[in-house]
Amino acid sequence: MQEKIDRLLEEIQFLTASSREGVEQLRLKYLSKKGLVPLLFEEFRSIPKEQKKVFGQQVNELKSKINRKLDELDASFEDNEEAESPDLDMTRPVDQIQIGSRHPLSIVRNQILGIFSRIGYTVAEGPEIESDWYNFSALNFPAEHPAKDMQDTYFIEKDPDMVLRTHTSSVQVRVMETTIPPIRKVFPGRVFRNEAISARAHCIFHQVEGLYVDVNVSFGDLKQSLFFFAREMFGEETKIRLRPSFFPFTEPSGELDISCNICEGNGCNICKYTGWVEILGCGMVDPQVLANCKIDPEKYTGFAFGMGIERIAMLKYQINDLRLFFENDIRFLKQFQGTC
Ligand code: 2NM
Repeated sequence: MQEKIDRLLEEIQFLTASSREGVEQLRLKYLSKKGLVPLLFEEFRSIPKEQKKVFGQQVNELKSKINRKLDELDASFEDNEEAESPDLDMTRPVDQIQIGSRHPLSIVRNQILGIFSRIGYTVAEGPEIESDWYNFSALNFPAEHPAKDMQDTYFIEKDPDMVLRTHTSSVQVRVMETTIPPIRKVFPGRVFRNEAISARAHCIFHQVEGLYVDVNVSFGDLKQSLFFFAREMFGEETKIRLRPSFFPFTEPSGELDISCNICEGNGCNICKYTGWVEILGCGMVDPQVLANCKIDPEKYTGFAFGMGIERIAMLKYQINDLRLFFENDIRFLKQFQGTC
């Protein structure tokens, strides 16, 4: 009898069934009226009295172990009920996976950097939190310049000498301080200005600036380089004009316009009915700025330029509201899928 009990204990550890009916078969085999366990109880009647207690306990335990095992098997089918359900088609294709796309500002930034890399420019980046020196003073901003006003610049409260950079020119100062010319670099990055948010302005925007310093760099070099950029960016047919302007860090300074690519010069609200739109500012680096950055202005000259990526992207893709770049509305972003 002991042998039979041991064998059954061993056997039930490895019971499996492939369905609920299978479990029911096992229940019949072990526990039905003529099953293996009642058979043991039958045998139990004929064993000597003094052994009854030990065997009785063992057979009862065996019975409850079998019950537990069969309940467990039953429960495993409950979990899978859905998978077994005949109206669920496991061979159906899954829903289309949504693939992300590059942000339009990244696309345009990469295009700009790509164009300049073909004429020898490499990329440099720097900190977004800057001291007054790197953001203003080294660049010839007088102490009382309106751009340094609280209205325009975000100051760091704990240290009023520190600001969120208002342009990436601060990185150019850092590069000039530490590099012996020739320098030919572009400077992409986020910049911050304390402005009311509208269709045309945002308190955070993105720039690419550029700098070329060497012996004999002339205004002619500036003009040819930036005309090349404008044509690469907006197409061979684009008309270009350069007109005088003013910046504290360049002399002379200029602004580059292209013929409005929305109305083709006929007049629309993007070009304010002038037929021209501004795409960048530029100029010859002021000798004082070179000196501030430990570059000898008697030996070297240079030109610099700066553009807003949002503005270039708006013209390129005919987007009329700058806020769209910051909202990350999937319906807006989706339209740029596959453009780079
Ligand atoms: C602009 C327009 C014109 C500029 C100048 C310099 C530096 F550091 F060389 F003086 N950095 N960036 C510059 C010149 C930027 O952005 C509209």
